[in-house]
Amino acid sequence: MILMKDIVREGHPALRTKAEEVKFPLTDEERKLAKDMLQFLKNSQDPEIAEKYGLRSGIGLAGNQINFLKRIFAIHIEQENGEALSFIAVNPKIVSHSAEKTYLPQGEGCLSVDRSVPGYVPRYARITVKFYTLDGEEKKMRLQGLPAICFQHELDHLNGVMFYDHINKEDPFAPIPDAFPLEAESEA
Ligand code: N9Y
Ligand code: NI
Repeated sequence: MILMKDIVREGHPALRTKAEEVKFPLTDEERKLAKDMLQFLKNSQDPEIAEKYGLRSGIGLAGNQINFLKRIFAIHIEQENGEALSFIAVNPKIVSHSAEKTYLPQGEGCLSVDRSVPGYVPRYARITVKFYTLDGEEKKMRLQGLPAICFQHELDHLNGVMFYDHINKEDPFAPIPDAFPLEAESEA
């Protein structure tokens, strides 16, 4: 299973490397790592397992974060209705997006960043995305709210981009044109 020691931190070159497209069919190793990534998120959100293994709670994890430089990430978000938005995305892309932006008013964090970096991180409010499942099935989805923000954070990782690259250096909390704050759900 993936533990915190397996997650690379700031300064590791994997976080600044563009991950490679995955070819189908996936190798057994690629499939296993992808499934382990999703399982890590579930484990990290289970209070007992998280405490036992010292896991920091996460809603997304990208290949780069475990030094696996393929275009794969996992997202697991428990929603207000009790259902989970949970998937593994292979070769993900944004096919269209709103002009309107959004941001988490408390800013963003990252499992690969062991410090808080204050400031607004502008994200598209609504995105239409395409990706492949582990079995090579193409999926198209519309996302908004936290899932849209998370998808953009993970896609950035695959391109070697960190959340704080988007923060206004002169004034981290400067108002963002055409953006609204995504009202805080509690931290997962
Ligand atoms: C894991 C990050 C991804 C999220 C950061 C902002 C959007 C995606 C992650 C650090 C610790 C907390 C946790 C988090 C959360 C946020 C809002 C609502 C509920 C992947 N990562 N976290 N970051 N949780 N829970 O680095 O999940 O933000 O690349
Ligand atoms: Ni991250």
